[in-house]
Amino acid sequence: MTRVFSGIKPTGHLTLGNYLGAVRRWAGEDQHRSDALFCVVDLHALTVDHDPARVRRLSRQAASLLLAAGLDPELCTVFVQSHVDEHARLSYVLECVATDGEMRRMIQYKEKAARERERGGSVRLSLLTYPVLMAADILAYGTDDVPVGNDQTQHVELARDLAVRFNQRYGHTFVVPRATSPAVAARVMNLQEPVSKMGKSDDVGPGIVYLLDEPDVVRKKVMRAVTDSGREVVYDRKERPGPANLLEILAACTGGEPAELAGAYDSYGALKKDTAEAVVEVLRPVRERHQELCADPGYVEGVLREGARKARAMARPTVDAAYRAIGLLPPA
Ligand code: AQP
Repeated sequence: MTRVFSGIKPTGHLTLGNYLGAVRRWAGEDQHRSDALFCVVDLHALTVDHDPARVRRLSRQAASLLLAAGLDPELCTVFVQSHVDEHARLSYVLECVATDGEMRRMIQYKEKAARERERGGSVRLSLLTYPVLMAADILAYGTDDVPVGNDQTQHVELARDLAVRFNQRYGHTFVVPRATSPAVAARVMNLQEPVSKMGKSDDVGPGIVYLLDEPDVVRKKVMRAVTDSGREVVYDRKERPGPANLLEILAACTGGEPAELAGAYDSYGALKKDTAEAVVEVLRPVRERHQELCADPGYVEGVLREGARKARAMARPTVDAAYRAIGLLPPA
């Protein structure tokens, strides 16, 4: 059976981008057709300036939202990365096959390091090595498929390269994974700045729809989305990024095709109105289920405890094998 692994960083409140690009697929076909693990990757949240209490709070909230979005602990394993030591153990070994040049070429590193410097902060070493930890997350479980939005495909490529290199040098140890992205909404853009990704660690703003936004807030944000001065509604990601983003969101929420949907609208106002209602309807059950789960924190904790136990048992044989293959003496 195909092994699927993916994760979400508790660096901010989950967004519509996280949902349409990744989480919705995890809760849909991924958990049904495969042996899947989904993880709140909290160690990754420490790679930039952070408030410890906020990371803890967001980790609990992310886990609860994954369950609210439909992840079923009877079908898949849901856990928190730092509860499974194998991730950090394997990360060090993979650092011994990765190069600093590879790390410095990562687009997200360049962007986030520049952002940290602009804010007058220093760049944490863990931000540079973060893709290696992500490779460890993936490779520890013998993962075949990694369902992600397309901002993460470069990191999954790195995990592939490290797996192949390790296998060639030290003997076959890792499954070589591949990224899978959705046909539409693989990169949901900021509604106010449709050339930038809708990112959860961006400052709170009207361009970001959060999963827990009230319906009226969602409507307001979508109705205020930036479009352009064109008169016709056409789907052109490069030249008309604002309308294209709305059409992709609408398509992802209704199951349509962005280019076909464009033909059904003669004004941006009507497109925005339908998009807003479609988003409200897609998010409604997630918000409602999340409210129920908030009233039962013991349930979420139990899921994470059991998830960590299962994940540890799945990761340990591969990580032990990697330790032996690279030349480390097994404990007596
Ligand atoms: N805008 C997006 N469109 C489609 N998919 C997206 N994903 C993230 N944003 C979009 C996908 O959601 C999954 C989890 O994301 P993450 O936690 O790894 O990253 P993030 O939400 O982008 O958070 P960051 O990196 O902390 O924030 P930013 O980017 O704002 O600096 C992934 O599969 C991701 O592809």
